[in-house]
Amino acid sequence: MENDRRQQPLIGVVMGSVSDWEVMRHAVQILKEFDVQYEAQVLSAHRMPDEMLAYAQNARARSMVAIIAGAGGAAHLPGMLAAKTTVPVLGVPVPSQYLRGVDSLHSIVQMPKGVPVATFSIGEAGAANAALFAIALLANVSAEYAHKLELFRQQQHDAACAATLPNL
Ligand code: RP5
Repeated sequence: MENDRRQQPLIGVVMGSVSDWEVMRHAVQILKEFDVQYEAQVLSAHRMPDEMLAYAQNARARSMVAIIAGAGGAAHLPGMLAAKTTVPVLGVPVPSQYLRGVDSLHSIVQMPKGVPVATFSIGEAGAANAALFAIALLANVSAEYAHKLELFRQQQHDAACAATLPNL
């Protein structure tokens, strides 16, 4: 598991269990690719409630721009973090064993009015997109990140244009 790699992280990546890492590493991979200062750690809402609340309570004072929170099943981590901070919380539903992450998605997306959690798709795509969205927040105040995002989009465009279909 990755822990603090750099000082003053802009983005926090937290997850309910080490078992979420296989999904959440896709968020970290994007942050690394864009050279964003980040930290990543396990932060369980039900196994580490005091640490979770402290993390959320300190996020604004630590100048964090966003918290990417992944959890599975009764996935209350993103919502509980959002309850304790006004730093944007980006929720990633992690696939669960029996309900395949639909439970996680519903747990995260159905926040009552007043305490928002930006919710992404189930699994790897959601984790990667949450990181890209966090970088888009950074790009609002950083020309460097805006430029990097433009390049990233251009690469996808070029790859799609160059794609060839297999022969029948
Ligand atoms: C949630 O319960 C975690 O986010 C994880 O997705 C799920 C299962 O956790 P483990 O039992 O694998 O630790 O809290």
